[in-house]
Amino acid sequence: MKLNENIRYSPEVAEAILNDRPVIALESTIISHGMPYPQNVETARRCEETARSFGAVPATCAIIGGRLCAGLTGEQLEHLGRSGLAVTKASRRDMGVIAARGGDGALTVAGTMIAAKLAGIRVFATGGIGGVHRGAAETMDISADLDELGRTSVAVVCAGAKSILDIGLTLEYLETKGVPVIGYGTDEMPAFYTRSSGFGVDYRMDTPEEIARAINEKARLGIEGGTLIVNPVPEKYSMDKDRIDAVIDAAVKKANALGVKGKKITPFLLAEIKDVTGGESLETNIALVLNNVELAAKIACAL
Ligand code: PSU
Ligand code: MN
Repeated sequence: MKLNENIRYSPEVAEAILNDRPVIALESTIISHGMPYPQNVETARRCEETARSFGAVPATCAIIGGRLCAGLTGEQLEHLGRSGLAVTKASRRDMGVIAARGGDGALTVAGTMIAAKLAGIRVFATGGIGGVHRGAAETMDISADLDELGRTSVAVVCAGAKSILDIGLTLEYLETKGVPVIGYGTDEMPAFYTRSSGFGVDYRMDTPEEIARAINEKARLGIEGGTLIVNPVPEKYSMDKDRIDAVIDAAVKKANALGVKGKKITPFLLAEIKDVTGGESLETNIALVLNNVELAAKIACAL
């Protein structure tokens, strides 16, 4: 694969792309908006190490000084982690403006899919995706992540969707957009902190090779759009469903009462959950992200 002159590649990522070696993309909103400092930077580094140990080169994606980057330096990771919510959360809508202003942007799932596609990367690992929010019939709050999955040909490995969202409507929307939801070793859609949600997946696959074949066939047929691979949190780290659901319900109520809207609502809910459940949810979050990086690396190798 050739390099894209509009992307600033790290040397390691550039070398892998040029030589058609396995690469996986990693997102940066999870660093700035998804976890507290310093665990966010530590986790970002561990994700990169995990990818390498399973044979894939990690490409953490962000906008730095107006340039779209695939692969960050340790300093850049530290900068995003320390800045936290002060870094602009960048989805498809925001990317051109941030680039024009020469600013920094932490890329969402949608933003990272765009960066990955442009950079020549086919697989991307994250924690959870955005989706259809509860009450969307009134607010029309549907994450740009879902439309991106419908149009951009990158496979995304996640641990499902948090029940801050309406998981049933999220699956309906993905169906409308033509996105296959593949359960890795499960028939059920996981709900991030827990292994089950009560909703089924479209297809169950038990090996990275089988998933890679489905991705390759879709590409060979010329069908544009992503593939969503949902990977349940390891048993040992899954949380009690009733407890986390109660915390999430309270967080959603608080957000509604305060009138939190738009791009602020997801980070608000994540911060509320973190404050109430403290270290426990953070530990689960870190474990599931690393688990997703491992699977994404195996899929990238199988491709
Ligand atoms: N859900 C999570 N953790 C996250 C996010 C969502 O469980 O870190 C972040 C991701 O970057 C995702 C974004 O792409 O929030 C979705 O934001 P919105 O709902 O505003 O589209
Ligand atoms: Mn939204």
